[in-house]
Amino acid sequence: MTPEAKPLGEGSQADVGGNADLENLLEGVLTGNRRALARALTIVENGGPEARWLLKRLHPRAGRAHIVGITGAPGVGKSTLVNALAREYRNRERRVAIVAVDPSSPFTGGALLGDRVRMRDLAGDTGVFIRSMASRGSLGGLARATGDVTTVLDAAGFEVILVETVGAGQVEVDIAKEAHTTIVIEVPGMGDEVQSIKAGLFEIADIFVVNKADYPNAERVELALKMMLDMSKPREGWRPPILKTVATRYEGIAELADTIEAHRAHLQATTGWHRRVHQRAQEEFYRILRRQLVENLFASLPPGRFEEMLDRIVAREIDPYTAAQELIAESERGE
Ligand SMILES: Nc1nc2c(ncn2[C@@H]2O[C@H](COP(=O)(O)OP(=O)(O)O)[C@@H](O)[C@H]2O)c(=O)[nH]1
Ligand SMILES: [Mg+2]
Repeated sequence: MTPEAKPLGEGSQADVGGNADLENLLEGVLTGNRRALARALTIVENGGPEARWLLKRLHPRAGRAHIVGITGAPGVGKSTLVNALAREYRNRERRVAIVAVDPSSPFTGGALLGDRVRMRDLAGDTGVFIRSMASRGSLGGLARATGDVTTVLDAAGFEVILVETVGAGQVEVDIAKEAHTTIVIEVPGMGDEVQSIKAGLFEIADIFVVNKADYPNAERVELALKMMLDMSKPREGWRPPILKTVATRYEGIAELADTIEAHRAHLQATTGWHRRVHQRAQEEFYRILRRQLVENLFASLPPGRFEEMLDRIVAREIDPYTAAQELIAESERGE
């Protein structure tokens, strides 16, 4: 691989041969060893040949987990709610994993430290696994890494995977959309408008939660959502229910878990489940193909060729469409 490919690539394309270390790691993941799982997740997050070696073997074992996306504006109580839900699932003896995706907070950031403190609730329970995604260089990388991390957790036997994302940008919305069930959180006191409409979250909600229902005006938010829903068509024969919660006091959490179950049952009783699995696989496959094609292209070009072309585009000697065609043609001719 050329140095130019580095910013895009995440390691060489070659698969690694089976080695004892990776075999042990794989075995550990499949038998519930938490240290092995943590290491496998780091490998998979970073990408590269070892990640591909593991994912190839874990892929056939995944596909059983119920992936639940939880999204909403910063501060609406996503982490608190996820923590409460995880506890509820543990009471129901379900194995649950949490994936916290927040590209804006690095590992040492205040928000995540706050999350950690609340998450301590569940520390020591082997039926729970919590993973904070490291901040990625690119958002495309984040979507890739999140998909791969859920595959590993799924193959490791977690029955429910709760994915927390800040509903603040297109990539976060896309990640939330890749879940089987998407929960959109609203809170009272942010004006009369329904917040999720602006963020493009309204359309992707399977369940609405009005959290912080201990604050005044929760009913107003509920009513506004109801009116919005009355005006929109039900998707897949499902009208998103609206629930009220006080996540800090575990109020409404059992009802939320029941509603998540009801949505899963609905998807499985209709073509919905298959459709979503198909959609998720398509997004992932497309993402991988796109990346691989770009990596192949870079690998086949002489060093500096991309920068040369870029300089010509900047100097307006060539337009980017023609430049792209030229680079692809050169690569195909093997120049
Ligand atoms: N009053 C009240 N505060 C809440 C509730 N849920 C969460 N909070 C608080 O809201 C703040 C933000 O919560 P957090 O879970 O970090 O929000 P996130 O940014 O969406 O993950 C914290 O101080 C929580 O304790 C609730 O139902 N009622
Ligand atoms: Mg949070």
